[in-house]
Amino acid sequence: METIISIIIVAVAVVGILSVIYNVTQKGINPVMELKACELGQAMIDEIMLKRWDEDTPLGGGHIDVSLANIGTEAGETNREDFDDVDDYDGYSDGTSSEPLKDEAGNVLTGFTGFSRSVTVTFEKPTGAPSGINTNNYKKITVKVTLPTGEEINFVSYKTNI
Ligand SMILES: [Ca+2]
Ligand SMILES: [Ca+2]
Repeated sequence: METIISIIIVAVAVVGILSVIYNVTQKGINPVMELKACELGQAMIDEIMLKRWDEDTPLGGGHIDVSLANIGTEAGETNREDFDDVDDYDGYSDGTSSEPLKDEAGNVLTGFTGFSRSVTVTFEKPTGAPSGINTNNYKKITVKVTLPTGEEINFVSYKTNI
């Protein structure tokens, strides 16, 4: 029984690592624009992936009872600098009239006029995940970068409850 459990945990971990997907929804994007979009998308994905899987995940990581997991901010977490777990970012967007594009430290980014980003976080299993594991052990993080041309590039990553 111990062997089976450890194999499943390894499988979950591998799926989590391999499932960063760059999903270009439209072809033929100007390469300079595409590079800038990738910079914005990758920076946001990196920032989010370094956060805890859930508010209840211990510092340093670790599995929690799946019934505790949720999507959304906790009390007092109204600004991006307050976000401390991946699902706090659900619904966050910048590059809007009220929220300029910023880096993780809160510095306004220049050179990205017309770009915007929006984040959604949902419970979703990556393709190929083991069938016996509750879907709510997986959070799918999607960062949508919209280019000045209106084209969109989605950056998708999964974080698992381990
Ligand atoms: Ca949260
Ligand atoms: Ca939180």
